[in-house]
Amino acid sequence: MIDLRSDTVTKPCPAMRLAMAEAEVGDSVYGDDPTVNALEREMAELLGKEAALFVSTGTMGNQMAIACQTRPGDEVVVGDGAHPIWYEGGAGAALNGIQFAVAGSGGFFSADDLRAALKPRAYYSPRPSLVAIENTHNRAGGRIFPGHLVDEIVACAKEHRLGLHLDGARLWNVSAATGVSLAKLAAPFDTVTVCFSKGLGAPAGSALAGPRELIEEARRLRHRWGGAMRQVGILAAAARYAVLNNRARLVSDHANAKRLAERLGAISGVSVALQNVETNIVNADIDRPADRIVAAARERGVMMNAIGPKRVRLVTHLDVRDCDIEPAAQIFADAMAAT
Ligand code: TLP
Repeated sequence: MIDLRSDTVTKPCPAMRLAMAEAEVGDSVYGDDPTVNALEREMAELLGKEAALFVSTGTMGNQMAIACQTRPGDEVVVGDGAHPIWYEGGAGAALNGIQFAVAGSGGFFSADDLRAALKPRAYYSPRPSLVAIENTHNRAGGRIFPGHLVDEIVACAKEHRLGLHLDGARLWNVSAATGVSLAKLAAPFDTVTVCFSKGLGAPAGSALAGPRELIEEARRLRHRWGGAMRQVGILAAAARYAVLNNRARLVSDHANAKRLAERLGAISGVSVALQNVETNIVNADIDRPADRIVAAARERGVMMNAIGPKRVRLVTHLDVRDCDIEPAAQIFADAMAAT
């Protein structure tokens, strides 16, 4: 089976498992787990922030960032298709009591889009308090948020005294594709979330980084939300292994995604915007129901996800070999021919 559903489907390699088995651990709730403490120090440093916190998931990191920078009834401005709107179980409303406003369309937005999304400062409007961008943007097909737009959004957010959060679940991919450091990419933002369980191949875990005081508040929330785990250095060891060993190879996932996109784009009834394939995600639009192609491809040995009525998503990752791309594309073509 060639599993292209997500870069979350990877399994820890033997060397990662060894690092996990040998991890020095302690009760992390007492602050006693040396491996967790080392990971948090390293992540703060790598992301250029005062402090970082090891959390269970990207969802938890995003929601903590929201909780720490908003009050119930506030509005959080995000791009079209943002992860917290689509895939976080309604946590923005259920846990944080906020509502989302969408700026722009297609995932990216400009300062003008942000201004258009901001409600007037009046007693009858929700108070806008936070702007969040996603880099890479998942539903936009792993696209890199253009730097000039980040700059103008940041200037506009500061003018309106709004907090800034970066959902950097796949910031590793941005850094690998552009050569820009993680710290530089995260610098304009108050808080940033990164995930070890996406392209880097760790079994679980994310980090939330930001100002020390805010991260200490997030630590309280992590406890409140039942996410304070004990000898969790076993997982932190996998994350440390992943950050150290699996970042440089991301460029080969990007090359594989490009090759896959080119092959898919050549199939009749399939259209792929090749210029949008910038990292490890390929969105393909097809001229028939996506669910049918997903099922037909699965029967033939390729797994992928439908992300719209006629759109499928395929993601390359470290458990997809270079030699899997050609057969995967052939199976896609066969599935199209059969449905
Ligand atoms: N994305 C997953 C699914 O939830 C859709 C995937 O397969 O791509 N931010 C972004 C941009 C993400 O893509 C994801 C996961 C998250 C946050 C949440 O991470 P987890 O799954 O750790 O809660």
